[in-house]
Amino acid sequence: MYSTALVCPPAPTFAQGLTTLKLGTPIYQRAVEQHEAYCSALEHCGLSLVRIEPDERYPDATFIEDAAVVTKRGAILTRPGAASRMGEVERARGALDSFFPNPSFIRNPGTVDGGDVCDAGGRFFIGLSERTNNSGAEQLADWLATLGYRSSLVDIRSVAGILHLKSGIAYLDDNRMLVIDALSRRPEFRGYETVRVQSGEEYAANCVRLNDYVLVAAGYPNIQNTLRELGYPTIALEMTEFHKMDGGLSCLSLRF
Ligand code: CIR
Repeated sequence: MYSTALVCPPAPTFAQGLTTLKLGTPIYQRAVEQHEAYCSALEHCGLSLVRIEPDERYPDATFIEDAAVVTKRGAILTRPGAASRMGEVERARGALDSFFPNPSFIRNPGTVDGGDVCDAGGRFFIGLSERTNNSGAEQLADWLATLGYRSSLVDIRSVAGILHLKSGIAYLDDNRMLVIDALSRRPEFRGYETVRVQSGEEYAANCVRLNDYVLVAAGYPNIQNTLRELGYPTIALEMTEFHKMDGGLSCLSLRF
């Protein structure tokens, strides 16, 4: 069960963050409202929230998942793959301090974005991406091993349209994985029941299983129906402004 989430509301500079998409400029006020609805959903799932103050110097800091990897057995601060995001880590560290007073760190030349790390029930998948390099992935895998966790690297650098591994997969529990078609035949996911994400709904692959619920992006009815048919109560959340900046549901919080 998850009890706590770290979140960081969008800063007024949000629209100056990084994006690879051409979906238009995000509307700040709408992003704030969508973030508030997201926070309410986390609370509805039973989580207590710790809020980091927005900081205009870090327009991408609302995507707080990228700054750390938290597990039941410990936390590690990342070194984000985008130079403009490096300063976010110290802020996440401060907020995590009372929960994880002795975190580990990814060291130079390693880079890791938390969005590349999928915890599939205590077995980890680490995406090799434009943001997470070999050194970072190996440091992370070694650290996970010291905690007794197995992990596998998944190279996503040739997969078009996804920034991070978790842009294309989500672990639902029950040995079940939601996977976009481009990743569905990867040998790493053999042994899991894979649930297909329909073409055109790839963005919604990034959903979040939280205690009794699954958070899912609004506007993707096929995924929502699939999840309901599988018996998951879903909460659909408007994510349009975060989508414009390449962010999904999982990136907006660190959950533990
Ligand atoms: C970035 O490019 O770093 C941000 N605009 C979006 C990060 C999204 N994070 C995630 O998927 N974990």
